[in-house]
Amino acid sequence: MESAYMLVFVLGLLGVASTDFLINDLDHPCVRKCKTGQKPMTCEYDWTVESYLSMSRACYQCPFNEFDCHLPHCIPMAGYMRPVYSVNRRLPGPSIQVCENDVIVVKVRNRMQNEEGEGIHWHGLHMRNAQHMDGVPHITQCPISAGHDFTYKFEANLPGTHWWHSHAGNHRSDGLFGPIIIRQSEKDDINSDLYDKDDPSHVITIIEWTKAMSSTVDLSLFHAVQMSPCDGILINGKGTNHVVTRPDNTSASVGHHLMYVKKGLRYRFRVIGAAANVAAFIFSIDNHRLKVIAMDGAPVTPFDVDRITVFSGDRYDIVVTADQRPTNYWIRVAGLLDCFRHQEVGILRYAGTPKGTVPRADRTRRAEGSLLNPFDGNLSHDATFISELTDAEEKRDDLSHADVTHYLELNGVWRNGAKGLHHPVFYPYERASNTTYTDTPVTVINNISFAFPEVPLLSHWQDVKPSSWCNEDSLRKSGKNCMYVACDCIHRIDIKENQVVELVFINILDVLAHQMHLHGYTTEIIGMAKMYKYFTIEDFKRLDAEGKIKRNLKNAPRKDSFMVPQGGYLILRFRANNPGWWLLHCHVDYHLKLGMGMVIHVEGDMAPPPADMPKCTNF
Ligand SMILES: *[C@@H]1O[C@H](CO)[C@@H](O)[C@H](O)[C@H]1NC(C)=O
Ligand SMILES: *[C@@H]1O[C@H](CO)[C@@H](O)[C@H](O)[C@H]1NC(C)=O
Ligand SMILES: *[C@@H]1O[C@H](CO)[C@@H](O)[C@H](O)[C@H]1NC(C)=O
Ligand SMILES: *[C@@H]1O[C@H](CO)[C@@H](O)[C@H](O)[C@H]1NC(C)=O
Ligand SMILES: [Cu+2]
Repeated sequence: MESAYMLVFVLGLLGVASTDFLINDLDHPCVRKCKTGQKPMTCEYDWTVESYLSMSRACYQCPFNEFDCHLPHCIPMAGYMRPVYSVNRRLPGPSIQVCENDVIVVKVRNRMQNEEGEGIHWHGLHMRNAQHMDGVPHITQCPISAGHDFTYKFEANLPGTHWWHSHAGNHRSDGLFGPIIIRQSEKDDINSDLYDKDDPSHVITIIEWTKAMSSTVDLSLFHAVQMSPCDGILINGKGTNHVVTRPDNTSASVGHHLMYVKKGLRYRFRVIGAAANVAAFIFSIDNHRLKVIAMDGAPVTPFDVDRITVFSGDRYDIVVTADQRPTNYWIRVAGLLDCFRHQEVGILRYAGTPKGTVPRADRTRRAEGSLLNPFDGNLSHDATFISELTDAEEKRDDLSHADVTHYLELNGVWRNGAKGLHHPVFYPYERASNTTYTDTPVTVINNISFAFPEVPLLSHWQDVKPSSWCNEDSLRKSGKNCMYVACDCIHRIDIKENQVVELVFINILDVLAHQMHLHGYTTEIIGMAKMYKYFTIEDFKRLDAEGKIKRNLKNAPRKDSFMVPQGGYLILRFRANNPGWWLLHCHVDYHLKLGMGMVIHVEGDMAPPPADMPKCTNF
């Protein structure tokens, strides 16, 4: 068969409606208009997690026949064949879109080829009274072992744009992620008068892609010279920068991601930053301004800007007014950091514009104009930190006095023996770093590199050997000096229930970008700044004592994922009213692997585990 039109036609005739053939998630019964007082629904999803392949035979003549790129089980990515991890053979994975107070039930069948364990995290949701559903292997659950199933069940009680992703190994980087959108009724949505349409198809995920699998790229970085960490960018799974050539020398690329609008209407777009590693993206739409109305699900007083830097874990809800001449406009996603060479584009197409046309503007040009969340922290060119935005909701809680402050220094350090990077005898840093091999620092918080425990802390913390735990105090008492030896342990801080906690992140180096994510909470961002130098906790404390650190205690914006300015600081506050064992970590996948994580243990009553909780094999 030349193409697969025929197949789809035949399936249609047979009336096949099994979820195996459910091409469009937006046909799920839970995707509906949300009304005040409507009965919540139970929204069920059946997911198979698999090792799979982009440009598989399911893609038929893709990209030469654009239609084929949209066939079931076809993951085009950028038209490049490589192994991927996927849910239901799609990338990004299924889009969960529900109304506030619905119950989300996801059956995860782990069918990984190489026996990998799995865990799915619901990024942005707090798992209040459902701590076991947070999906972090060895923190909140045993991994779902290959061949086994586990059903996650939780309430959609936090409206906004969120996402789900694997929290096992590098699975997220290789394709295991997708959106979770929780809508409210018009009446409950504080910013609903700012837009006319909140179309389920107007969700945009952005991730970088690499020719090699993420674990291969990581191993090259850990043990030799890093292979290309970014070969392009995908907008909703589509990258157009790779040219596929056939033996007869005809060539084609995967088509642009398209978003449709009608002139005169105001649209709510939901942008999700899914970057795997050291990448960030500047999002913009030619000729259109972006009105930011929410960040990580939390509404803000509307803020107009031309461009937004989107890091891993960030979600921005924006309103775009279709008030331009009805034609095509580039949606630009400009790469930063490891992706600085790449820019991907999608198309914003007004109704009435002919199919197959593209915008006239130069697609390689980088957008200019005002910028929210500058990655370099440089505010001199019309850039604004997210900490300058204002929460749109009434103050719910008074966080003006912190009961406890923790200073967390983010750093990359050179410690022989740590994380297996540099063997202390065979190839220590001193010997291996001046050869053709560069070295790779261990990423640490307060000089500690996080070791994942053998058993999940939430249910089995009492089984952890006392000597495996650590924090600054315990290390000081034990006399271990992490400045010389690798401190590789379960970094944990204990917080009393309902205390107001202040976290001060210090990004000591002016060269490493970190995007921190705290599970279980949405916190207030009460301050951030770049200091343009090697900046230490002592420097921060001194400036603070001199009254030179500004804290915004009035309507500070809220988020759950945060870029910490390089050579600078970020201050968060939250009330610890959600007991649990919550991972706090860098969202750069390999920074977490190399140790940039810790556990915030908030004391208090936890929900009982469900009966079918996965078990770890060795107990
Ligand atoms: C395709 O291009 C290559 C290099 O330009 C050339 O050597 C080859 O003969 C071409 N093949 C065909 C079928 O035209
Ligand atoms: C900040 O950006 C401006 C404008 O691009 C530039 O002139 C200046 O050197 C930058 N400052 C630093 C410290 O990088
Ligand atoms: C590399 O380091 C070793 C040990 O410090 C030193 O002896 C050697 O001269 C260095 N080689 C180069 C090329 O700098
Ligand atoms: C971490 O170690 C460095 C030396 O490598 C030291 O300067 C710094 O003070 C230590 N940081 C903390 C928080 O102990
Ligand atoms: Cu990091």
